[in-house]
Amino acid sequence: MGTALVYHEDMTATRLLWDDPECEIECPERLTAALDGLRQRGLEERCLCLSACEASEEELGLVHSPEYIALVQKTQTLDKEELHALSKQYNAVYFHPDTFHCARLAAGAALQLVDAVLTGAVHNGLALVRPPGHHSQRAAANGFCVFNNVALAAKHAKQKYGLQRILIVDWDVHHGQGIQYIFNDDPSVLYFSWHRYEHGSFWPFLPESDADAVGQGQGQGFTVNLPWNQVGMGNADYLAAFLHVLLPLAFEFDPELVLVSAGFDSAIGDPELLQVLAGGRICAVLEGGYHLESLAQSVCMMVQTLLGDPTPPLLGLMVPCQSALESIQSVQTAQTPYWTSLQQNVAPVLSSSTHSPEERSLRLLGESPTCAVAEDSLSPLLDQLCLRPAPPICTAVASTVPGAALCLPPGVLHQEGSVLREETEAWARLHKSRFQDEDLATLGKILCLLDGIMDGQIRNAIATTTALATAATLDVLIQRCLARRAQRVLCVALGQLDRPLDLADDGRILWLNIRGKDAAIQSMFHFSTPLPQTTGGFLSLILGLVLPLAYGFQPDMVLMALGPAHGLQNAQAALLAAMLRSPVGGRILAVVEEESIRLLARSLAQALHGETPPSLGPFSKATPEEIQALMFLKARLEARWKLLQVAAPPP
Ligand code: Q9C
Ligand code: ZN
Repeated sequence: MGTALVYHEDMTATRLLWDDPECEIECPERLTAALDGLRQRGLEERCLCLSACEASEEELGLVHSPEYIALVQKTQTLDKEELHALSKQYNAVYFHPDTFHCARLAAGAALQLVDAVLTGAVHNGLALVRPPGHHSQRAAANGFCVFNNVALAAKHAKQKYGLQRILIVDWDVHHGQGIQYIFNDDPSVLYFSWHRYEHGSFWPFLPESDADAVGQGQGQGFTVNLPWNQVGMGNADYLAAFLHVLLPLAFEFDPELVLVSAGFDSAIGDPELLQVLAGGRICAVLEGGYHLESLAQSVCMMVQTLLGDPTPPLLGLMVPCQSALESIQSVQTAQTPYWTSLQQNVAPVLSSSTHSPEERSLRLLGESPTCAVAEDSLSPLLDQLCLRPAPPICTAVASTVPGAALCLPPGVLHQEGSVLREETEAWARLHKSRFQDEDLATLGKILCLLDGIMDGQIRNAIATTTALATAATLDVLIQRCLARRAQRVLCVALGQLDRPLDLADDGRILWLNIRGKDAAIQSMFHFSTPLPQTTGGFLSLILGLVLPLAYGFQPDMVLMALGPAHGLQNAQAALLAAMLRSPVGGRILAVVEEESIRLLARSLAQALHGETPPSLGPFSKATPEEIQALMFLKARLEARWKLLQVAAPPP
C-alpha cells in the first residue's frame, strides 16, 4: 500500500502551434519539469508508477456529449488553420493534432488512479496530466481544458464502485466552473473550490464563482465556493479556510473518496490536512501550474505528503487578513443553512486588528517592494521547504507494558536505549514525591526518546507511564525541552494532569488541558476546556480551537499527554495525534498512562506513523454547553491567537 503516480510521456505531445500569449503557458515542459523534480528527489521510485491508458469513448460519455467527443476526435485530422479557427470558438483553448490522444490519456489516467485507490492497490496517488480538466464542460472546451478529468473520475467512482459521497477539493487558482456545472444538482459530490475572484474581475469572470452559488435542487449545499477578493493570500488565510470551512464540512459529509483538482498556479498544496478523510483515499489530478520551478517543487511536496512524510512547518505570521476573513464569512453565511457543523459555529464578532495581505508580506519579507522580493525569494524558500531529511526511525515506543500486549503496527521500534542513570535520577529528584524507584528505568527511556526526536533521529514516539507518574513525567519532559533550547513547546494534556506549578508563562510553553466541566483561562498560554462528548463538539474543539492554536504557536515540539481519566476514545486519540503532526513537522511525543494504553496503542501508533485514523462514527451535533465552553475560550483567546477568528470585524 502506497502512492500511485500515473503518467504517460505522450501527454507532452500537445502544444501551441501559433502565437497566443494567453495559451503559451500551457506547455509540455510543465510535465517534464514536474517529473524531473520527482526523479531528482528520489520520489518517483518510492511510488507505484502506472502508465496511463486512454479513456474509452463510453467513459468520456459519463460527462461529455457524443457530439462534443466526436468534434474533439475530428481535430486529429485538421490542419493548423482549421485547428486555430476551431480553438477561437472557445475561451482560452488551443487544439493540436495530438490533443484528442493526450486528453484521452489525461482522462484515462484519472480513472486509473481511482481504480488503483478503490481496489486497494494503493492508499492514494497523483495523476500527472495535460491537458488539465476542471474548466471543461459537457459540450465545451474551456481554459486549456478539453475533457473534465476530475469530473470523469467522480462519475466513474460512482458508477463502477457505487460510491455515494465524493469530496472534490479544487485548489487551482481558477474556479473550476466545469466541475461545478456537472455536479450542480448532485448531492453525492461535494465540490469545494477556493479561487482568485477579485469581486468577479479575475478569469473566468463568472458570478457563479461567488460564495452564494451553493448548488441547485437536491444539490443545494454541495457546491462550496470560497472566492478570494484580494491577491497575496498566504498560509494563514488558507489555514483559516481549511479549519473553519473545508474541514468542518468535510467531516460532516464523511466522504468515501477525496479527489483533488491540484492546480499549482495558486500556492503550495498541503494535502496533509485532507489525509484524515475517507480512510486516506485521495486521488490528486494535476490542473494548472505554469511557473515551472514552483510547479515542480509543489508536485514534489504533494507526493512527499501523499507518501506520508510529515509536512514542513508553515512559515510566516499566522494572521489571516481582513479580506480572507470576509470571504470565509461570506461562504459560512451562504452554507450555514445546509451544514450543522457551521450552525454550531456562532462566531463572536470582534474588533481586533488584522493585516492586509500586502502589509503582511512586507512584514514577512522585509521592506523592499513586495513583487520583486517575492520573485527573488521564491526559490530559496521552496528549496528550504523541500529539504526534508526524514528521520531514520519513524515511530518509537517506550513502554511499561509488555510490547506484545500493545499490538503495535509493523515498523514501530521499541526503545531500548536510555539516558544515563545519574541524569535520570537528577531529573526525578526534582519531583521526588511523584516518581517511584521502578519508574526510573522508564523515565530514562522516555528522555532518550525525547532526545531522539529533538536530534532528528526519531520522527515521533509513544511512551507509557504509571498513572501516578504521568504528570511528573510530563513536567520533566517540558523542562528538558526547555533545557535543550526548544523555542516553543505545545502541551496538549488530557485528563487529570495539573498544570506544573513552576510552568513558565513566557510564551515558550502553550499549555492546554482538556478535562473537567468548565473552561478556564489562566493566561494567553495556559488554559483548560472540557472534553466534548459529541462528535460535532469534538471536531469543533480540534478544528476550531486546538489546531488554530497549534498553527499559530508554531511549536518545535508537541507533547501530547493522556493522563488518568482522560476519557478519549481510540478514534479521538488517533485523530488528535494525526492532526497535531502537521503544525510541528511530525515531532510529537505522546505520553499515555498505562491503564488505557492497551486500547489506544495501535491506532495511536498508526496515526503517528501517517496512517489514517479510524472514523469517529456518525456525526452528532454539539450540545449547547459544549459550544458555550468553546466560545468562552475563543472569545478571550482571539486577541492573541488570530487563527481562531472566523469573522472579520465590521467595516
Ligand atoms: N486574460 C487552468 O489553470 N487565461 N486554466 C486567462 C485572461 C486562461 C487557466 C487570462 C487561464 C486558464 C487549468
Ligand atoms: Zn488554473
